[in-house]
Amino acid sequence: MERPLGNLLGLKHQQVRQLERLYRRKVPPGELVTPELARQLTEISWDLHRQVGLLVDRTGAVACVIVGDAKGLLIPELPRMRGVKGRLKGLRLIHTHLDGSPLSHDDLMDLALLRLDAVAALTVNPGGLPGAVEMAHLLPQAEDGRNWTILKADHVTRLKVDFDMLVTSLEEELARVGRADGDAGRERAILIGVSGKNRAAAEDSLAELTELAQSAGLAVAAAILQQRPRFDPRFLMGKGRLSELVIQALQAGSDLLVFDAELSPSQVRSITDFTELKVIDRTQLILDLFAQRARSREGKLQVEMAQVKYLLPRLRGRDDALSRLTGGIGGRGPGETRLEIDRRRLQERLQRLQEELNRVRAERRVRRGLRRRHRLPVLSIIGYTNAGKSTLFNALTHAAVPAEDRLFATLDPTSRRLRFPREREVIITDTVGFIRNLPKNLLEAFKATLEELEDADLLIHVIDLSNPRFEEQMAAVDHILASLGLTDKPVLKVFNKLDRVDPRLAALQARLHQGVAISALDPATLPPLLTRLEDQVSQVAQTIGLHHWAPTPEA
Ligand SMILES: Nc1nc2c(ncn2[C@@H]2O[C@H](COP(=O)(O)OP(=O)(O)OP(=O)(O)O)[C@@H](O)[C@H]2O)c(=O)[nH]1
Ligand SMILES: [Mg+2]
Repeated sequence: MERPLGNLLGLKHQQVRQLERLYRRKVPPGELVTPELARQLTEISWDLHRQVGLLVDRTGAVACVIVGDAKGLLIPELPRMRGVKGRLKGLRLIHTHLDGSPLSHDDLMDLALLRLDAVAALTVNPGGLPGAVEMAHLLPQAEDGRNWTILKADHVTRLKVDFDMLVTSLEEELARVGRADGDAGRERAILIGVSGKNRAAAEDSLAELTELAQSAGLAVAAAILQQRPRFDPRFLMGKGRLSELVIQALQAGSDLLVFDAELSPSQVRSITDFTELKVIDRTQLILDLFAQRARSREGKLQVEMAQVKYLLPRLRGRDDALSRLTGGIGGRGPGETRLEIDRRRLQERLQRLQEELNRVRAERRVRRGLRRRHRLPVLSIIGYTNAGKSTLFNALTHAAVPAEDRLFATLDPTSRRLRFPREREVIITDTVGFIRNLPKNLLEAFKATLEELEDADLLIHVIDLSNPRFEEQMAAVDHILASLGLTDKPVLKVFNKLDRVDPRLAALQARLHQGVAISALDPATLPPLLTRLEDQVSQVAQTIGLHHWAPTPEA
């Protein structure tokens, strides 16, 4: 015999037996609750002077009997009902209200957070007979800003609802929205920007998060800017707002919330527990994106190292929420295996990664040394992600590095020789792109790759002029250069995507920064850049004593 749950303190044996007997009741599929069951509920509730509730599953069986106090009812953690397909949990809550009050705010929060099929409140009339009833269910799409609808009747027998049909069509509709065209097979995410005072900056940041999410292969179901003067330390936003998010996720067919913020491990935990959705922050999104894109041995090692370091403080033993946490978006680390979620194993993994990285890096140092001995000038192409670095690299060297309209298309550096018209050669390098607020773990991990920039004699800073945020992107790149200790390298600013902007803007920026404007897609725009590069390299070559690079009079 199943036991009633909740507030059983001080109940007589006989009363507990009565509650237990409720487990044997069955509701026919078409009905919310039978009149007899409703009367039993209100009678017991009157007798106990406590709210009594039932969770009824889709077969009509009573899954749970819960006792509250006079004012409310606490629903225990619900397991996922076996055999229930769909977005909802497959349970309805029918409970009593002793004071004749309508469905409360808490009732509606439960409806959303527990993904109930419906929540119903039965008024207990004096003497214990059932009175008016109210039932709410979620809507597959918001109507006039409302996410649920409420049906009322002055008695259960007069409530006009075919419950079976209601739930079936609700699930069908939710599934239909979740299968929106164009993003077949892609995981759907809801992005949340949380802004303090500066709204414009938060909007820009959310726009970038959207690009990051799309580059990571997510379908963005919604991007919401949440403006708050103060942040809730636990949830970042109010519980009411969070439960609205849960409904929105449900309606959008999404199980993933991506926060445009750095969430502390405990914030991820509380939001995950509260919403039962997968929760990741910007850092993890970037980590996942890097994991998808890493190709070289070293790149993969670096990314996995960053992932492990990110995960370690977020572990809390074995439990279900953790697997949501470690899942990331692709559910995979860059290595061949799924990330281990055991702390000790992770620590061992970290050590092995470090050893392997050291080996790979030693090899690279040897290569670097060889290149140094050749002593050709090195030009490194750097810049914000998606600025067009690889496109320019390909145009200059006739290489075929993948260039795509997505963030972090390139993770691994590539070098080629480039011959200038006067038969003089340089080495030119394409590198990983930069981004503002690069996660610290990633910067650490990629430091070794970026160390190659120390060998550069000239940095070619590519800027996407067509991006409305190009000025901040320039600043972010300068900031990262500074943090890498590269401020004294000569830099040539190259304003790219000339074809997409007003030529006057390009000319102005080029003049302002003594740079060059080009379109990496249009070879005809490149000769002025080549001339500038050759000039600058000549100057540099003189100062570092590369005599064969000194300008020759006959040339
Ligand atoms: N219209 C236009 N598009 C360009 C130009 N240069 C590059 N692109 C496009 O911009 C996108 C990004 O180019 P990439 O060369 O991959 O950029 P990247 O800087 O290497 O990017 P990451 O490696 O991802 O950091 C691609 O879709 C290019 O086709 C240009 O001059 N004009
Ligand atoms: Mg690239």
